[in-house]
Amino acid sequence: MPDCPFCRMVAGEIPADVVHDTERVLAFRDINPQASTHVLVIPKEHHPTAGALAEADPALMGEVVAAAHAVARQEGLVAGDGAEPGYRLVANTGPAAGQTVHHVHLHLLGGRDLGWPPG
Ligand code: DGP
Repeated sequence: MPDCPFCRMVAGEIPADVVHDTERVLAFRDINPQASTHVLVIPKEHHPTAGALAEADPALMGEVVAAAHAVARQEGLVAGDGAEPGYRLVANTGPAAGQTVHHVHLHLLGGRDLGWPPG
C-alpha cells in the first residue's frame, strides 16, 4: 500500500528502530513511546485491523502475537513462566479506539504499572 507508513517501513523507505524481524513479522519501537517499553508489532503484509487479519490469516495473527511475546521476553518483561512482571498488548481498531495507522499493529507496552481501565 503506497500511502501506508508501516508498508513503507517494511520496504525500508522509512527508518525504524527494529527489535525483531522475521519472514512475515516486524517489530519496532514506537515513535511516541507511552512506556519504557513501547514496541509496535506488525505483519509485513498489509491488513487494516487485527480482526481483519485474524479472519484473513489466523496463522499470521498467531505469528504476530508470538513475536510480541518474544520481544517482551527480550525486554525482560516475561519470566520463565510468563507471569512477571508482565506487559500489555493493545490493538486499537477504528476511530473510537483512536486508530491512526490503518495497518494492523499490536502495541506492546511494559516497564511501568499500567492502569486499568485504560483511557
Ligand atoms: P494507533 O493509534 O494504534 O493507530 O497507533 C499508531 C502508532 O504508530 C502511534 O503510537 C505512533 C506510531 N507511529 C506512527 N508513525 C510512526 C513512524 O513513522 N514510526 C514509528 N516508529 N512509529 C510511528
